Amino acid sequence: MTKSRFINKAIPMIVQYLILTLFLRLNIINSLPHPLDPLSPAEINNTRDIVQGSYLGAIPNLTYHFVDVEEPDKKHVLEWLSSNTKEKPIIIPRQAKVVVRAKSETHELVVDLTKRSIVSDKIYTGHGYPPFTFNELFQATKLPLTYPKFKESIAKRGLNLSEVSCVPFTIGWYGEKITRRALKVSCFYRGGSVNVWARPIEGIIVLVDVDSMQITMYNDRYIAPLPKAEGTDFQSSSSSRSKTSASCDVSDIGFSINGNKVKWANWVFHVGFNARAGMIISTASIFDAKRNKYRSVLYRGHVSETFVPYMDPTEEWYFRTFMDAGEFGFGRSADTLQPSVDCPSSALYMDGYMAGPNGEVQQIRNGEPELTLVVRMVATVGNYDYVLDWEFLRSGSIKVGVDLTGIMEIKAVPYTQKSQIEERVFGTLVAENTIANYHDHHLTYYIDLDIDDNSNSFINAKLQRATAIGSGTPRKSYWTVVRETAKREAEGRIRLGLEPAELLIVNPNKRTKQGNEVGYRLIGAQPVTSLLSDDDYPQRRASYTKYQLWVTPYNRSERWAGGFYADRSSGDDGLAVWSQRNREIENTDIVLWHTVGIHHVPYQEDFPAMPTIHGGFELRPANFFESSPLL
Ligand SMILES: *[C@@H]1O[C@H](CO)[C@@H](O)[C@H](O)[C@H]1NC(C)=O
Ligand SMILES: *[C@@H]1O[C@H](CO)[C@@H](O)[C@H](O)[C@H]1NC(C)=O
Ligand SMILES: [Cu+2]
Repeated sequence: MTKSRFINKAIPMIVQYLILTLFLRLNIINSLPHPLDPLSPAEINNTRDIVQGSYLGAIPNLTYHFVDVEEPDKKHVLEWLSSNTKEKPIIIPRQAKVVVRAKSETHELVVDLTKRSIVSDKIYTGHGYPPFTFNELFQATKLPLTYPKFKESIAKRGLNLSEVSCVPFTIGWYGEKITRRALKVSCFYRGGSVNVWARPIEGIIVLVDVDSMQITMYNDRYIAPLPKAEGTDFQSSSSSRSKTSASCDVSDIGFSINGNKVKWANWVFHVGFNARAGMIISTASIFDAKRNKYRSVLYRGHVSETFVPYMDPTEEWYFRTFMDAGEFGFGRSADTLQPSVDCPSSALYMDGYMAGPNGEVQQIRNGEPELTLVVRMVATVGNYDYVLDWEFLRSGSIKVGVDLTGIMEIKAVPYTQKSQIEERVFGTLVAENTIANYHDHHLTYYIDLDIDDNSNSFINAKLQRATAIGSGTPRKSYWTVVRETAKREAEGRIRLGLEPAELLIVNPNKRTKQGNEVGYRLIGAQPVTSLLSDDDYPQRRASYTKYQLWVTPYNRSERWAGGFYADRSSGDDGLAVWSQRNREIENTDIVLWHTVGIHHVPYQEDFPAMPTIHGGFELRPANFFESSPLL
């Protein structure tokens, strides 16, 4: 019951995560650390000790906003992977990337854990800020409760202060030249319901300046009736979906975990984790029986950014345009930023289970071909649960899925009946006094495919009608495939669904016996693009949501579609900006960025808790194997 954990803490906006349900507890063999392994608890503590031992340690109120393994050079990782000896000759230094704030400045540090020193220390002066610390979010939500004007507002509404919980919201950017780190705090009435989101205390907005931790603006504009508590309780669906048993004999299915490396059927891959992306799949290769070797498919895949804008332009709602991965973190637990207390890697459970196509556990029957392995993470971001799946199929496909469940963010209104509504509302009346506002979810994935090696091209293979008239046939038309290789980034920006096309990532230097270029195919998500105007401020920050697919050349520092400093960003960094350079993307190391989008129009059945909405895409072999790998 993720929601009740929230309520106990009364800080719903903090991301919590759990990696669901183990069906197979496996022997975890100690092994050489993989260069993409997340920082271990000891490494996180060491990182902190090194920073505290530097000049920064002397600065009061030093806060940690980001701690992750520093992205190693891909070239070195690939060399490391291809060196076969047990004692790897290549040593990749273990380094941590750390973002701290000191004296209102953002420091970007690289900490070398072997040398035990800070090897790089830069002050970031661009737009945007790192994520808030747990403590900052916690303090901001407590401020209204002791603020005299807020207490008046609560009394005026006839409510008990002890039943009020507040939630911090990031505030976006609206063209300001100079920004400060700030949150807007909105409050809810817990009384009578376990669903903290059900009873918003509407009409009040509190602006908190985070660096000084003070309320700098307060507005109580209007009073709306508190929605009723009855009928707002719910059962968390994410906890029930995993209730299933499977007693599989591990040896039968050849599943093993070695450190963070997972081996299953014909697949081998690495599962990592960071606070921002959550689960990260790396260096996935598939065994090709005909060639008797592992062949690389995916160097790295993870959620890069999310964009969840609400479609209500009024004072209390217009700023709700969240970029959750960058602003809060998809994999961030409450303790992440307290390295000495706990760390995300200590909570990473390398648990696997067998699942059928619908994500439910399935009994194994004589090696049926549809047997799959799912690596799953649940990110609870505010009121939503995102169930993120990476499913590996023996056929060579990788299916990436996202199930959305949870509670919608709702707005209190005076109406109990649709017929009473005279002004414009921005959603659906789902219950008495309760509007569920229209909004979007855009999840953008970073997908660095390396088909056989890292010299790849992107091909838009269009299905085009050809005319048959005049060639001695009674037919007038047929369709054929016209392959267009994208040469530069401009040709790698694609709006899906406008014309029939096969989207291929090929290795132009490798062919099957029949002479076809080896490749994989992207079977895209339901095409959804943002409907906001290009000049709207939230859209400028998430401008990459105007295309569902982008192809860029690999660059170690380009991983976060909305820019690394997402909080209050102005859109001057990120995927759309990088792509403007129009670099060459042919026969080189390329990265795909694909957005799974949902325009969410709420219905009454979505209240009080939403049934699951599913989105996702598939990466499927396309002339990669000589024939079906299942035989
Ligand atoms: C406030 O608390 C008092 C005492 O516990 C209770 O009688 C009253 O019903 C509460 N009011 C509301 C609006 O919840
Ligand atoms: C990599 O990306 C960063 C950020 O976009 C850019 O500053 C840098 O020049 C790029 N490096 C190369 C080699 O293109
Ligand atoms: Cu939604």
